[in-house]
Amino acid sequence: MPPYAHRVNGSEGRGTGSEPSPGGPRGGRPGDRPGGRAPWGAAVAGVAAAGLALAATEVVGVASPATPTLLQVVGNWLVERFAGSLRDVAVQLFGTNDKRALVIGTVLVSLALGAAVGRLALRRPAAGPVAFSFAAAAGIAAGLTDPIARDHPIPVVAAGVAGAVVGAVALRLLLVRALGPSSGARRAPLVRPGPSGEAGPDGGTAPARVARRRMLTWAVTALGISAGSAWFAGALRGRRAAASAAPPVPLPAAADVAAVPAGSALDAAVPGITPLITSNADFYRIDTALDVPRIAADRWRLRITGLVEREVEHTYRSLLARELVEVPITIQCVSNEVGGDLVGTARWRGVPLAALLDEARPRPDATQVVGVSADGFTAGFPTRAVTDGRHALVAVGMNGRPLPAVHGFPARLVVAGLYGYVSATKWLTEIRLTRLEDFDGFWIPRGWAKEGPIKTASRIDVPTGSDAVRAGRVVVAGVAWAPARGIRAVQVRVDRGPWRDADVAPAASDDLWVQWRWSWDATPGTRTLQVRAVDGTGALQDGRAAPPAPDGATGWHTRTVTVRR
Ligand SMILES: Nc1nc2c(c(=O)[nH]1)N[C@H]1C(S)=C(S)[C@@H](COP(=O)(O)O)O[C@H]1N2
Ligand SMILES: [Mo]
Repeated sequence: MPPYAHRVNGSEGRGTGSEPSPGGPRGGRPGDRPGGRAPWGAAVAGVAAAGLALAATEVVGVASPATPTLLQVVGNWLVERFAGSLRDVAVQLFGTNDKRALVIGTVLVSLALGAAVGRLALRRPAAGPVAFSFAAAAGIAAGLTDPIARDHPIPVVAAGVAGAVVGAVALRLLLVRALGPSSGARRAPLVRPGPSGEAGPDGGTAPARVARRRMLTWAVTALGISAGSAWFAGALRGRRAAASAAPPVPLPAAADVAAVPAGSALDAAVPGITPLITSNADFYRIDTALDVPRIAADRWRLRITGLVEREVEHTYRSLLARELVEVPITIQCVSNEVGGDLVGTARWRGVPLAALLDEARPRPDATQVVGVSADGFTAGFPTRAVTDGRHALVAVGMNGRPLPAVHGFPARLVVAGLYGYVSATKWLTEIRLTRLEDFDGFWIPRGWAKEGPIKTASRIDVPTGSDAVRAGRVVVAGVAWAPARGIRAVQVRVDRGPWRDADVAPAASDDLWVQWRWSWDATPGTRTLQVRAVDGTGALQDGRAAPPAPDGATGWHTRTVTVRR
């Protein structure tokens, strides 16, 4: 017996009204709809039609690669609505996998709705066009309010219309042509309507089985075509988007380069240690963007607005024509756990924020600098951070290359010593001066602290703890950081014994992490290593274990290592 036969029998036998009905409350009453005895097949048709509709919106999206697709604007809307509603989890963690899960979830919900529409359309053929139009309208509405997509209304509307037409037509065709030889879906004999409305013990008559098999074939084919064309459209769109957002001019050299002295890196000396400079490819990525904004630099503008005497507008070329500086700065995500890797150091090349703000002449009551992203994200920090001598840049380059798209091309903010969520706005389009109390950045109403200075942190890189080490001399090494304050000392202890000073490589500046190492005379057994740092002000790293929310994790990184004799 095919697995779906149970469903057919089950749905036919729900006269008591007590069993759960797979189609929801609407499918509950037997005998009131002569053509309604094919709910399973109709649901499958609905799923297939929804899949084709979604694929159509993705395919139309290829025509305008810089515009997020309807699926993405709906996802963005969900992020905007629900990011941070789960207070207990690290709500900033929109890593690649979370984004994939969100998109897959949206697709699955759409397909489930398609199933319901399919069943409904069996009784009321108008339900298909109505439901697909409604879904398209919702997608178009999300698109026309999306910070990026709203600038491209034609592709948004075209995608919605294409989705609605493809979905409605596909549903109609599938119901009519696959469910049975009769021309009307209402009379489709998926299960022979007997006087009592019951199917045979095998789940249906022979023609009904044939009809179901045919439906399954059609649906699988339709979903295959949908998945294939959506995948292909996505790949093509990505390629075209990358090409349209290629830097129009080479990145000029910096006039002022804060070089990293040769002696400050233990990269070669200590295998397994975190490199002093993180490559662009290895750099962590955190943001709320489902689709990386692809900005054509020649059409991009950076405006300085708000509480300023004079609004200023920059182009990509005008920024690049200025005197650029290059400084290594460690940036970190507030969601980083103790020992985690949401932290990295790059040589950031760009224009000092102080110089740009000076030209706009902030008013005395401008206590906050807010970075606004092309995709609507915002992050704000005290104006004091621009004037207190730390490095704060509008960065256009990362490790000698134009900013990669995922790290904010054409320009982003980088402020030494502040967590990314309050400072490091990528895809920067506006720097808005406000008063601290008048505006809160994206994450603040979602439960994160208003101010986000990076807490002093340290991490053990080697030994990794996953492999046993041999007794004797073992190199313990890692990184420690307190950007803008610097690191004065790093200490290590074994099995909660006395703290020992580690060797700290000379720091290139206070803005980036230092690598440290310590020579351990390891004795056999299961050993617990711990590290802590003292920052440039002499303050000891906070040893109390605390989670990332609301203002950054604390605690000393602890690693258990097995030592063999
Ligand atoms: N436009 C935009 N900029 C953003 C974010 C974002 O969600 N959108 N996230 C911020 C956060 S929380 C962090 S930690 C840093 C991460 O920068 P990276 O991805 O280049 O490492 O970007 C910041 N800038
Ligand atoms: Mo972050």
